[in-house]
Amino acid sequence: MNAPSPDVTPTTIASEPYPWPWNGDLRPENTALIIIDMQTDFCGKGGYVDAMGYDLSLTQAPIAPIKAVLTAMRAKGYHIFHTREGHRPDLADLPANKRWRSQRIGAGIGDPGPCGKILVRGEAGWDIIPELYPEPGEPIIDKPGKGSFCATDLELMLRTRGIDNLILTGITTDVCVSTTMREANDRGFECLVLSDCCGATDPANHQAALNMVKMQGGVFGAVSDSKTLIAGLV
Ligand code: C5J
Repeated sequence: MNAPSPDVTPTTIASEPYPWPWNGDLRPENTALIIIDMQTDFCGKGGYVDAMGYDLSLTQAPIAPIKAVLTAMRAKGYHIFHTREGHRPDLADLPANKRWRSQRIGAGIGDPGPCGKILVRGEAGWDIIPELYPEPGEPIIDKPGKGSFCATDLELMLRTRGIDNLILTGITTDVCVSTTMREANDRGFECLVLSDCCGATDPANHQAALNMVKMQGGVFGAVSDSKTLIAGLV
């Protein structure tokens, strides 16, 4: 990641608390869109979030803004990555406490539901929704946890491609998006989260997660929105 150069006109996106990225080096070659966990289990009828009794409109709200960003970034040749949270069919990668917590609220991970076994790889509810389905060549990161870097090859793939800047979208803002942003930030990636391209099961947590990014001068990166990003893309 290069420091700002006096010879190059910086390209940045209007965002809070600073114009992003920090060094003005925004290019399709060094920047990736990461779409986190846009799976039926998190935003579809009969999935995990539905089984827990949450309002699905909250996790469905980012679908259209993400679609607009995805279309714009695909057209300009940016890197696109997708993630899916889920476990092996034999549940060998499911921590016992994660399973226990989900069972006690009536949405047991690995248990059968209307969309198949909840958060199990290969089941209908686990897959990415059709509106945002990956195109051939767009990597899908299957992850057993909340963070996209834990027990995955995401970091290796980003470094291999020379990617410095990450634009984060998906669900849920306060859990998998936030955890991924923190993991990425600690690894030196320059992160931007798009407020309308995320959603949480609790609107107050959505807002709090975004506020936390902006404190201490941008402790985890910066916050913008889909329209501002699309208008500023090179
Ligand atoms: C959750 C996620 N909320 N994708 N997963 O359990 O944020």
